[in-house]
Amino acid sequence: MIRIWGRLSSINVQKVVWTAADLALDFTRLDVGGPFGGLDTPEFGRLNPNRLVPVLEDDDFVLWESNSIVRYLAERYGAEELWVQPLQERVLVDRWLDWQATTFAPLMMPAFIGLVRTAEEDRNELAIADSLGQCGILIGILEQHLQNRAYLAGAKFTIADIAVGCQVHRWLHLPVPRAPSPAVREWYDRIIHRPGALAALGGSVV
Ligand SMILES: N[C@@H](CCC(=O)N[C@@H](CS)C(=O)NCC(=O)O)C(=O)O
Repeated sequence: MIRIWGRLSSINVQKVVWTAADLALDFTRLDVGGPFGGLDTPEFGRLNPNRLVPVLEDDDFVLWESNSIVRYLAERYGAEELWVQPLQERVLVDRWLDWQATTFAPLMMPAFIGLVRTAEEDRNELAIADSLGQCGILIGILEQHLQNRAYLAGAKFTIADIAVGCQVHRWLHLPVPRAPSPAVREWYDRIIHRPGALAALGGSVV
């Protein structure tokens, strides 16, 4: 039995749900974290000592860290579908997963928290502007990369597209003006109607 712990408003939960739903896995998701609470219970602490979502339970196997969960699901249930095997192709998928988690997510965080989760009068406008500028640079990198590729790791849709897709979805929903990025837009339109995207992002296509 597969259980995914975590509220769907978390981008890290969204990546896991997109992966599980694209693989048509039978899973249950539990709303914990954010307004739902539930992370301070002894039961949750045993699942993830960091007290963060998402957490995956696959029968007796427990895993936390969203991109590790995404890799695990893809390897266990969808190596042919969502991942690739040859080493030098596989690490290109890994590279974008790491980029999403260590570069794009932290650089977008001040803009997202400021614009979406903070009352207007409490916003740190300088931090938001800096974060938006950094995001613009990263979108430029994606734009360049996607000029001559259908998907991030090449001709095939992979978990790299899921992780970065959730981040770009969030970027496109920020209430700010954006420079055009037609290749990113085409790629987003290519991936956003997949069943996993619908399950994870609730059909809120930009
Ligand atoms: N590196 C972790 C980060 C997990 C994380 O920061 N989760 C946030 C939600 S995105 C969380 O649990 N926040 C507390 C809460 O939701 O109450 C991962 O990718 O899984």
